[in-house]
Amino acid sequence: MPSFSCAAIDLGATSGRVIVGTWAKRQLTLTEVHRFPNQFRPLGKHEYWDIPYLWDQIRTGLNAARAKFPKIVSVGVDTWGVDYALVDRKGRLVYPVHAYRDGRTQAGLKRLANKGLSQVYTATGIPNVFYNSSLQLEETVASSPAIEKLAARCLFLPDYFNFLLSGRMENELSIASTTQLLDVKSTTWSKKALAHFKVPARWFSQPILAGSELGSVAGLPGFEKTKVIAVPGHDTACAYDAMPANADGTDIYISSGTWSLVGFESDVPVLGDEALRARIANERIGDGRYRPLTNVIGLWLLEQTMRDFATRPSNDREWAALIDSAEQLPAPETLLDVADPVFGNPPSMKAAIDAQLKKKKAKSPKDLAGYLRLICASLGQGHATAIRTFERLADRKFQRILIVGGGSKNRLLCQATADASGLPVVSFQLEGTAVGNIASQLIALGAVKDLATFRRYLGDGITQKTFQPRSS
Ligand code: LFR
Repeated sequence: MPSFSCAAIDLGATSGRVIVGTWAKRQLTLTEVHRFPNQFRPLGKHEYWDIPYLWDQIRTGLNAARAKFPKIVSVGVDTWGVDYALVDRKGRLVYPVHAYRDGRTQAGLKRLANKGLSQVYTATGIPNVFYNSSLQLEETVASSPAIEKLAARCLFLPDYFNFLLSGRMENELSIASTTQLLDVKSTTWSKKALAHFKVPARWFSQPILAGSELGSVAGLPGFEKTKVIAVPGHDTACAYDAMPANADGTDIYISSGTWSLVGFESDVPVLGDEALRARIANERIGDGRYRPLTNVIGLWLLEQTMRDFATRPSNDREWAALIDSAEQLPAPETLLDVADPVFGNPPSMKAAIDAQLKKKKAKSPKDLAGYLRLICASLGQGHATAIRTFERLADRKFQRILIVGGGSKNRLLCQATADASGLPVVSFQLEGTAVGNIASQLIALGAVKDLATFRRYLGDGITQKTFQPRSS
């Protein structure tokens, strides 16, 4: 049986990776060949991504991949959602690439909440969140009207890196579905939403499904025979694809990292007033189906809180010690309201948490272990609330919660989620986003029949741990 080596370029908001997946004898072996930090940076009053740096890291990673695996058959890119590059007809950047946590969408966020939200939600199935591409593009067009003529295309970040790799400009469906500009009932752009935000329709092309081949890598010596495959461009779509789920639809998923994305797979979207109030986002699977999900603030709360502490864990051993001491503490009596927008990008997360606790007349934790305990318990509660809402609105009954990503290694978070939801949490030692990226390539190459088959094989070889719910 032949073996295939595929490279996943997997870009997260705080770190990026190039991982080679080798598929042989129905087993996937991952080799991380390059990992690098990522962060957005301020320039004047705004926040930007360093795109030349990211491209440089991608090339370094691909060269490292080729040094170890001379025959890389294909490569695929996934990134965080919503951010985009505006380019001219030749693909030259004509506007700086803003980071989604930039404050420029705040006015638009309020405006939409006051007028038009219900129509936009009915059209797109995406709630009003500060990072939506719709609000970002609305602000770009309004503040720089000349951009309308200057830009020929809007490429979301995976689309843009696919273009740099292959020379083809395409919009991929899963990443398009994070924008609040895609029609929730079809796989085309929503004329209503584009008109509402005054975003030119000509900047977009009909989204392609994941698994489409874009040609071979152009301009990187040694990669002439490597294909570029448009995998699900959205990292969360990849993470969901990688879930070794039961085929009967009774599993709900959490992709736990900077954000906690709680959701499931469905043939139909979850819409209506209550879904909007619960901030359910009907994002898309690479094949066009739906993955209704709620974005609970995630470990961003913890990552940012740690910046306010001089000593913080820097390796697995120190993390284990911190989690041990947090576990010894009594369960917090007052939990955080994790949906509070103040946690979006505050100057000090610890101060934002303290202020919310003060409003609730509760005391702040004494040390980092205390904050860790509070954050995990609050996120667990946030996960449970999202799951119960899904059960009610989608008329489903979930049996298990499957969790992948950084948070799957955090037993406090897994246990808190099990306790608050009353469901077992199964955590997988899995680089979910990279695995989903590679799965899509293997299916496109014909090495694996379909996603269900891939998941079956994957589930056989993977380390998992189950956290049973405890009654309080
Ligand atoms: C996770 C993620 C989430 C999206 C957020 C912003 O990395 O892609 O799914 O809501 O980042 O793009």
